[in-house]
Amino acid sequence: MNTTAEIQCDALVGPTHNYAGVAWGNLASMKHGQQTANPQLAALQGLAKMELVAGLGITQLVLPPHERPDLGLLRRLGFCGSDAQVIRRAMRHAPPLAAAWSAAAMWAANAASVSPSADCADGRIHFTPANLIGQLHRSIEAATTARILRTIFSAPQFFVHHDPLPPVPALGDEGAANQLRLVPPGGRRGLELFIYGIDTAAHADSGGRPGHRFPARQTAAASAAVARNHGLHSRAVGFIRQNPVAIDAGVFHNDVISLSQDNVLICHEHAFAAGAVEDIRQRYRTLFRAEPVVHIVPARRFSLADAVDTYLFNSQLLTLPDGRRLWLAPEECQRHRRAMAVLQSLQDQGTFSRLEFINVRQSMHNGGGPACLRLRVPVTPAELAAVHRGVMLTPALARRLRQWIKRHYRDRLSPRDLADPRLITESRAALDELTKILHLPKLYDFQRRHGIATLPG
Ligand code: SUG
Repeated sequence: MNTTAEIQCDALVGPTHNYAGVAWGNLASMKHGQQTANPQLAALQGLAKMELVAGLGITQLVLPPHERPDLGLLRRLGFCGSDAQVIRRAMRHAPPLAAAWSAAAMWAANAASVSPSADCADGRIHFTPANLIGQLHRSIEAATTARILRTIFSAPQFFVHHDPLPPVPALGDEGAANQLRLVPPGGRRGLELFIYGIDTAAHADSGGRPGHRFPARQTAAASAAVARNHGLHSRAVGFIRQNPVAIDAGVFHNDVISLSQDNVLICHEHAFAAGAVEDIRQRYRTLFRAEPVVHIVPARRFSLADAVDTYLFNSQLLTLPDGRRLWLAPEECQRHRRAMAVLQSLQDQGTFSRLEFINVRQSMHNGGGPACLRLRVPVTPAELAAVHRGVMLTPALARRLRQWIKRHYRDRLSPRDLADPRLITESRAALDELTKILHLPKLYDFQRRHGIATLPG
């Protein structure tokens, strides 16, 4: 039996969850922009998913949300005065500055790239927080993410934390959403695959992709830098190009179009550039002298549009403590005939033995499915024992968090409501209490500076 367990780390949805439509190239975000969100329901849906996973006997961690609005961002952009004045002045420039209210740190798959100790030259787990520079509202996450990860995974004999890559377009990095990993049965060491959208070194014009509809967020240079920092062996790494056609169809991250677990790779026919799947098979063969299990879903049975509509590939494929696998799909698949046919065929082929559906619709409307909401960290028992205990989800913690959400979160938040200066006081009160619930030290700038009260307008 494999002695490595995989921790699932989900971020709690923050109190300012909203639909500002700020993620260009993410069709769900573009479609639902300006609608009214329900932050309370969003947080409860995310928590219900965590409870389901923990109930399966899998270690589930809770990551705290980030402080929003990000007044530091607004002040850097030239808005001054009291907190209330900064908010009022910034919102006159809305909608672009809704970025400062974004709860997008909820999509933990973009928090960082993670390499388990078995893959790294120094035998420690390596983390690189993603710089997320492709979009303003996400670029403000890296510093807080780094602080949170360093706090939760603090033991230096087990965990190494790199700084986010320099924030330039040529090094755009979106974290584990663009990582796949294959491990043979009973093995610990894996083949890490980094999926990039653009190789800027091959495009003298850097970030842009002339002739394309949507931007590619992950660069080849960023993937290569992460692999180097993590000390991965060159034979145990592959760099795979995303299919530009998929990006233009709304596949802004690889985890919307392929997934991996154990020795199984499941991908859409149009997920990668030509020849990529054969390249992956070859690398796996050379490294492990075995064949990976690869399922390619053909476009004639399930189109790219189907993938983006249902987020089928954004399911969590979970290995249960007894070694069997459970497929946790977004509820959107359940009502989709072609998605159900793909699932049936995967189950018939033994990819998983149990199928569950989860309602994370508040997140889905912003383009984030079940797998977007979690970051995986494979750990040995000794590494697990070194993780901060206060963030491990137990039934008692889940109960406390549910009460906390119900007490602090609004059940309606429209883009116009973001201008309400009371929102910042409410959010700070919620986060201040949360750090105590999770037994974390003071994490947020407001806790370090001047407490939770805002200054009078
Ligand atoms: O970066 N949506 C996120 C969704 C991220 C999904 N994550 C993974 N695929 N792993 C994004 O596009 C929408 C925010 C808004 O429009 O208000 C947003 O940022």
